[in-house]
Amino acid sequence: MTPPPSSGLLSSPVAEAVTDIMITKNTVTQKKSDSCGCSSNTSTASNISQRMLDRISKHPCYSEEAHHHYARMHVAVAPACNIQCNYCNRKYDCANESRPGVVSELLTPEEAAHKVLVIAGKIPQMTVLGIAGPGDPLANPEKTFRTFELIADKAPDIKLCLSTNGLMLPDYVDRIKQLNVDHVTITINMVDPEIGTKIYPWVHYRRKRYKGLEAARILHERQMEGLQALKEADILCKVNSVMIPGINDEHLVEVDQVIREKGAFLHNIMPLISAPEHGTHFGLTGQRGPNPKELKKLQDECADSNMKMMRHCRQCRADAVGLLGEDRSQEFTKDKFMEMDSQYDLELRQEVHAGIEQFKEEIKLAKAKVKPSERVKDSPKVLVAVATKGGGIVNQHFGHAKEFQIFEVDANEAKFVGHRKVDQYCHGGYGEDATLEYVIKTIADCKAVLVSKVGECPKAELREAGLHVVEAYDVIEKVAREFYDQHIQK
Ligand code: CLF
Ligand code: SF4
Repeated sequence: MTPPPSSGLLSSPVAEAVTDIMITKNTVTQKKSDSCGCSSNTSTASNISQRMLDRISKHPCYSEEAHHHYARMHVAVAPACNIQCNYCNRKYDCANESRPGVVSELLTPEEAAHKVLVIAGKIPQMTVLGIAGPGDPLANPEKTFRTFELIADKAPDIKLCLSTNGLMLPDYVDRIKQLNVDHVTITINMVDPEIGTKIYPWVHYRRKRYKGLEAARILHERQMEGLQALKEADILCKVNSVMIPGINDEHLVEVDQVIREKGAFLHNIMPLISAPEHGTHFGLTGQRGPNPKELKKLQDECADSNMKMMRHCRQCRADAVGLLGEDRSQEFTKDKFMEMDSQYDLELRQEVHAGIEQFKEEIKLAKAKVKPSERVKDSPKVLVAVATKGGGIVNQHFGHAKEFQIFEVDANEAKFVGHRKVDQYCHGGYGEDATLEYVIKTIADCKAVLVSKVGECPKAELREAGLHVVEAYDVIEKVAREFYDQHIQK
C-alpha cells in the first residue's frame, strides 16, 4: 500500500495526476493507480534565458524538469524514407527517434488529427505532438505538414515537433516556420563523411541514389545547411546522435562541438540498440551498442563543454503516447481511438497546466530546503536508483518498476543522469527470482534504491548485493540528498 501523503505538496491532486487522469465534465479528478511509469538539467541551467525557458518548460524532451510532468505523443503518418542507416530495418519504425524493432500503425493526417484531439482530452498534460516516423517526416512532406495544419487549427495550445534525418530539411525550413513548429530534431551521427560511410550505405537525393563517400557527403552538407537555416529562423534544434562503439563513439565529441557552434540547443546521445532479430546491418554483423557506463562517460565528456545534454530520452515509438518512460500507445490503437469522441477542452487543459506549474514550484521549494547554504567542494558522487511513476516523486513500488531513474548525488545536489530499463519484478503477489537477479545487476553500480515500498524478500537480496534500500514517498531530490547526508556524508 502506498503510504498516505504526508505534506500539502504530496497531496496535491496534480502530484497524482501523472499517470492517471480522469476527466468528468468540467472537473478534473485524479486517482492514484495501484499498479505502477541534462548534464541534462536543461531547464535549470543558469545560462538559459527566461524566453528560452518559456519555450521549453512544457516540452518533455527539451526540458528534463518538464519530462517528469508533461507528456508527448507521436502520430505515425510518414512511412517513406530517403536514406538507409545501418541500424535500421525499414520493416520497423525510424530508429533515429524510435526504439528499434517496433512497428507503428500508419495513420492518415485526418486520423492522426482525430487521435491528437482524443488524447488531448484524455491526457491534458500532453503538451507536444511530434512526428517522428515511421520513416522520415520530410520524405513525406505533404502528410506531415497536413497533419500539423489540422492540429494547429483545432488544438492551438499543442506544441508541434518534428524529427528528421536532415536530408530534405533545408528545403522546408520556411514551411516549418510558417506552421509554427518550434522544435526540430536532426539526427547527426558524424561530421566527417568518411565515418558516415560506415553508417549510411546510400541516400536518395533529388531522384538519384548515391552510395559511399558521395552519399555521406551529401547528407552531411544538407544536415549542416539545415542546422544553420533553423538557427536563422529561430527554431529550436535538438540533435540526436546514435553512439556506435568503434565507429563514431570518439568522433561524437567533435560532433557535439560542431553542432553547438552551429546553434543546436540540445544534444541527445542515444545508445545503438542492435539485436540480430531486428535484421539490421549492424544487428546481423554483430556491431554492439554501448553499455550504460560508456554512454554516461561520453555524455559527461560532452557536457563538460556545455550543460545542455539530454539524458532522459526513452527512444520512443513513432506512435508513442504518455510521459517519457511510460507507454500508453496500446490504449489508443486505431480501432480504439476511432471509436472515441474528441474531448479537447482548452480551458480545462489550461487549468491542469496551471496546477502542474504550481506543483513544480512546490517541488522547487522542497529541493531548495535540502540544498546546503554553501557549495561543498570535492564531495564524492554516488548513484542512486529511483522507482517513480513521474511527477518528480519517489512514488512507485520496487516490484512495479519497469525502469529506474538514475540520479547522481553529492553533498550539493541530486542530478538526473539517466534511466535503466528493467523487467517488472512483481506480478500480482509473486516475483521471479531470475528477474530480481537481473534488476539487481542492472542497478548494481548504485549505492541505494529509493522506492515507495518493497517486499521483505527483495529488500534482503538488495541489501545483500550492497544496496541501501530507502522507502519513502517524497520529492526525489529530497529523499536522495537525505540518504546521502545520512549514509555517505557521515
Ligand atoms: Fe517526439 Fe522527438 Fe519531438 Fe520528443 S521524442 S519528435 S523531440 S516530441 Fe524525446 Fe522520444 Fe527521445 Fe525523441 S524521448 S526519442 S528525444
Ligand atoms: Fe531508418 Fe530513420 Fe535511418 Fe530512415 S532515417 S533509414 S527510417 S533510421
